[in-house]
Amino acid sequence: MTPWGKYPQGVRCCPPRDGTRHRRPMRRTPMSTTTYKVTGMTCGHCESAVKSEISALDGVTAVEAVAATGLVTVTAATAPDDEAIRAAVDEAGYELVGRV
Ligand SMILES: [Cu+2]
Repeated sequence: MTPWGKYPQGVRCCPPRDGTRHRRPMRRTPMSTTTYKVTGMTCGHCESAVKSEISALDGVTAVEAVAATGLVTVTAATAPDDEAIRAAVDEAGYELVGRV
């Protein structure tokens, strides 16, 4: 189910030697990244609340939430369902404005 379930052999991250590190070993699976505007986030706690709710959605592999800008970036195997995102944001106690 999860695209991270199995890595091809030999594509493991090595420890950073020169200060650079690999965030993603390889982009084999096409990923969709969608940015949403969310109102009400004021601090790091808000960010984590939004992140944990959206992360629980099917297919979501990464969530980035920034309270300062109100932007939430969702990375998923396929384009996320806006209504599911809205429900998750609502569940966390914030309001989804829409896609940016
Ligand atoms: Cu907060």
